[in-house]
Amino acid sequence: MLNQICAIAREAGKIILDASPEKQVEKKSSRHDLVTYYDKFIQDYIQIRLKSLCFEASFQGEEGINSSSGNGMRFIVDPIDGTANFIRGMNRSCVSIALYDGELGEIGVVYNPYLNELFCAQRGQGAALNGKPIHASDVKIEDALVEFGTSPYQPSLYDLTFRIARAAMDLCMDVRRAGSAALDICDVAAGRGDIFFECSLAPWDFAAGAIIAREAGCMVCNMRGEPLNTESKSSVFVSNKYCFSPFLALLEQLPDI
Ligand code: LIP
Repeated sequence: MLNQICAIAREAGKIILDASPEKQVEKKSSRHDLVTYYDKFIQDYIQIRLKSLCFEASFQGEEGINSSSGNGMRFIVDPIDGTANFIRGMNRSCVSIALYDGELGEIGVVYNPYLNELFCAQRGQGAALNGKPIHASDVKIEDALVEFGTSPYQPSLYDLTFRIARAAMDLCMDVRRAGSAALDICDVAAGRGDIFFECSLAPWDFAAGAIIAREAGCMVCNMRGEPLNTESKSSVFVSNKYCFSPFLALLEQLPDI
């Protein structure tokens, strides 16, 4: 099943690369929350392909499809994570596909077609990038690179987000905001970054990356240090083992968490 989901992610990634410059952009919940013809087309494509793999599983995608599950298995899919990057040609977007058995993450696949980088993991089998094992870094907090998201669909979180980022500049080495939560989480899984946080993400943004990061040896939870729940929006905190406690202590000092 893992290899078949990886193949579907690659097929979807090719659609991203072949996309026309005219992307037919629409606004969803706000002027920050954008969707293109390709988000919808790729989601439909992935749903059809996944149904052929596991007909009984439910399908939850960013573009509004939810179907009931006959066996407790759930596909959670972001057809294009980093849609704003995709629209502007920033070449940092990905396809994110996760398979959960209830709340147990079984398979996570994140594919960046621009770099031809396929991150994947299966529960208990470790995580890989293009077939080679990946592991969280052993970087200490003072040298840590912190990747974060700005929850742009929720303006009430902007002040908190940038208070955390500002505090991270004193505690850590530097911060990065690159526009795709799934790829940011996979960076931490691969040891390219050391910490990721975002005050609010939808399940499809983090579901696959959470499995990959966990299997790569990262600590994966919400920003209160509690287990992640893929049933609803959640804050997300991913860290290597050395940075987890000091960064969680920073988060706990901020009353709005
Ligand atoms: C995006 C995330 C990003 C987050 C945005 C948005 P989308 O996913 O990857 O980190 O800050 O709010 O959720 O909407 O491009 O699939």
